[in-house]
Amino acid sequence: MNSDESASGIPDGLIVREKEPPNLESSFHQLNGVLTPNHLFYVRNHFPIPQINLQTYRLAVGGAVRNPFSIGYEELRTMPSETRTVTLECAGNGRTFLVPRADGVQWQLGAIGTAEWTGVPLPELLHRAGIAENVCEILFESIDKGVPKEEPLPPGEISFARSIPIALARETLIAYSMNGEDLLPEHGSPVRAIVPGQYGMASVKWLSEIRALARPFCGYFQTTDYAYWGEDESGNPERIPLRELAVKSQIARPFMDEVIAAGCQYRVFGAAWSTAEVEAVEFSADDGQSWRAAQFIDPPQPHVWRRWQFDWKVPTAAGGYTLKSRATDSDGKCQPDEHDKKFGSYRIHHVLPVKVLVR
Ligand SMILES: Nc1nc2c(c(=O)[nH]1)N[C@H]1C(S)=C(S)[C@@H](COP(=O)(O)O)O[C@H]1N2
Ligand SMILES: [Mo]
Repeated sequence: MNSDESASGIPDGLIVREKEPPNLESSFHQLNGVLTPNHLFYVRNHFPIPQINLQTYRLAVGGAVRNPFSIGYEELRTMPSETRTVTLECAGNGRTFLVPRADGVQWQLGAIGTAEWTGVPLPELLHRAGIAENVCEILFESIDKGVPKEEPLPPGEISFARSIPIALARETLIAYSMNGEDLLPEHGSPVRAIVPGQYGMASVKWLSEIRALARPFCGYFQTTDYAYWGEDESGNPERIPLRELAVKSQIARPFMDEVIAAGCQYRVFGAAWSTAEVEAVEFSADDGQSWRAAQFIDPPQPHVWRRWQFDWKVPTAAGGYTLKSRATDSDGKCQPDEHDKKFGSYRIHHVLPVKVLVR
């Protein structure tokens, strides 16, 4: 065994899914604590990581406000701050499991992570700007630029931008620190949004401007990419932005194709998350024919994954076994058996099989 490889043969550290711009995923089977260490936290970029000078950096707050202003990095760090633990999952996490193969970064299980984020609560900034009464959304604009890949293509370079409904502003942080360290360039330094309970694309990195909007934002990453076809009130097809995390669980250990000793006791280990509270995780060792309750390791905490375990009495009969886990949340939502094609190559939360060999 190579020294930088673990027992599974998967290298330690992040797995490169795309070199330029860097798109890197965690090896989920190495899941350990609730918090994902910064050097193991997945990286999802659409465009090259921008180079930003902290001395000259300004964050603008404007749009439908009475007092538009801009603020420098040092001043932002003197404002009232909060620290919150939040799980981020990329909406494309699990894409490799789609059949037929879907275009896009081939994420396996590791486009997810949990960190303690520190920053200025968004209402502090909005209060200072004095937002108008008719504001319905807050738009986050960023510094990174490029030409996106999905049709219909915009006329030229664009920057990454997403909006949130105003109701979510209360929970949103304008973060400058991650697990007690200054944000790394790849995670959005100097400042990024952290929007709890939403897929990762809402948490815009390298913020240039926070803008109050009196009508919904319809930009590329809101309606072309990271959106799906739903219906408006009259039943006409309409693009709906992806937002809430769907209920999901993943098995970290054993990993795919692991060889397990017949008759032993194996502690199956994983995590589960949802926008609502995860209330139950079940485990199956017979490809989903029968299910038993798994035990939670963590108490429920809003917008933070819950680790779980199941002490599996491994059969004495040698052969292939298909393991599955499935989570249910406080809205009564449960993981489906199949991917909902409506969501294309996003929001992949169906029950995933882990095949192991008992010997
Ligand atoms: N400016 C900007 N913000 C961005 C992105 C981006 O490409 N540019 N990617 C988004 C997506 S799709 C995800 S999943 C998260 C990933 O955050 P991370 O790279 O810190 O894990 O950032 C979001 N914020
Ligand atoms: Mo993402």
